[in-house]
Amino acid sequence: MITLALSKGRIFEETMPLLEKAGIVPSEDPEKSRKLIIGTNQPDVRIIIVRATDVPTYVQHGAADLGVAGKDVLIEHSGAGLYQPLDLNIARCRLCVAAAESFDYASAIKQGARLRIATKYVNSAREHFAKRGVHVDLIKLYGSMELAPLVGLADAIVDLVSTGSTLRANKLVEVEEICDISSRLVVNQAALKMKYEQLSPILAVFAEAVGAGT
Ligand code: PRT
Ligand code: MG
Repeated sequence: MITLALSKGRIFEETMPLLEKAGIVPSEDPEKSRKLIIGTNQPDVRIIIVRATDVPTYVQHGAADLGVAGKDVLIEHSGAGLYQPLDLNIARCRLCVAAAESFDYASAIKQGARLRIATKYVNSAREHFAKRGVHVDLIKLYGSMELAPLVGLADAIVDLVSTGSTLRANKLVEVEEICDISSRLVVNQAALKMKYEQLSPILAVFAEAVGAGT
C-alpha cells in the first residue's frame, strides 16, 4: 500500500492533474466528503487528508510514504527523514513582509527601531531579519496575520501573498519580499528504499509532468 498525504484546497486541486498523469484517480472529493482516508482507482494507493502544516510530520514518521507540502511549511518543519526530490511548481506564492499603509517601515528600519513582527513563519522571519541586521520581537500566530498590525499587536507581519487582495482589503502593503514559494514532493526516506518498485513510477511521472525529466 502507498499512502499519499495531501491537504485540502489548492494543494489537493493542483496535485490532481499530476496524479491523473500517473493514472491515479481519487474515488472521492475531499471538499465534499468528510472522510480523511480516500481510496483511489488503484487498490494499492490511498490518499490521506491532513492539515497543510502536518504533511511533513506524517511523511517523516512514515504514516504516509509521500506527500505534497509548501516550501513555507518545509522551512518551518525540521525536514528530518524527508527526501525532497521535486519542486512541483504548484500553489505558487511569495513570502513577504507587510505593514500598514500608514506605517513608515523604511524609516523605522533606518532609525534602528526594534520591530514587533507577527507571523506563523517564525523560522523564516528570524532568518530574514537577522540577515538584514534588523532587531525584531517575533509574535507567533496561527492565522489571520493581516489583523495584527491593524489592532496594534505588531508593526509588521511576515505572510504569504499571491494576488495581494488580502493585503489590499486590510490596507496593508508589501514592504519586502523574502522568497518565492511553491510546493514540493516529499518522500519518506525509508519508504523510498522499501517500496522503490511502487514509488519510482509515480516519482518518474511527476518529474516528467513538471519538466524535471526522469
Ligand atoms: O488554510 P489552513 O489554515 O487550513 O491551512 P494552510 O493555510 O496552511 O493551507 P492552505 O491550503 O491555505 O495552503 C497550503 C499551501 O498553499 C501553503 O503552505 C502555501 O505553500 C501555498 N499557498 C499558495 C498559499 C497561498 N498561495 C496563499 N495565498 N497559502 C496561503 N495563502 C494565504 C495567505 O496566507 C494570505 O492569508 O492567502 C492569503 C493571501 O492571498 P492573496 O491572494 O489575497 O494574496
Ligand atoms: Mg489557508
